[in-house]
Amino acid sequence: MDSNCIFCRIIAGDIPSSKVYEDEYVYAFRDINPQAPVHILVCPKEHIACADAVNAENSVHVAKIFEAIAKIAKAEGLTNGYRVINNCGEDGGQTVMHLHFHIIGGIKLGEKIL
Ligand code: DGP
Repeated sequence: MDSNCIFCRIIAGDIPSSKVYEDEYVYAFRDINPQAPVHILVCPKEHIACADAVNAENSVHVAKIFEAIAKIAKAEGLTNGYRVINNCGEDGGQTVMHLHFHIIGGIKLGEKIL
């Protein structure tokens, strides 16, 4: 836990959040500024700053995140698909330096980069 990290403090329960899922490795909650009817942030409980900090020692957290994403998508009724986004670093537009994946869905999504 990094007490200077807002997502660590949310995961610890120091800052309230709208939790949708939690297990031993993962904490997921609704984005404060939703960009679609469903907009959920899925984080590792362990503080990993960004995708660039994933390595052989901590990659289990990423695997657990993607297991959780599939469960959350089902629970949210996203049967027709959804988008998973990770912003990494300044050029990637990351604003909170605690690894997280956005689940965006509940609407037919438009423009995409890839
Ligand atoms: P990113 O730009 O990929 O680092 O996304 C950070 C997201 O985190 C952004 O969509 C807004 C969201 N966010 C920031 N602070 C809070 C907070 O205190 N609570 C919640 N629920 N979401 C937050």
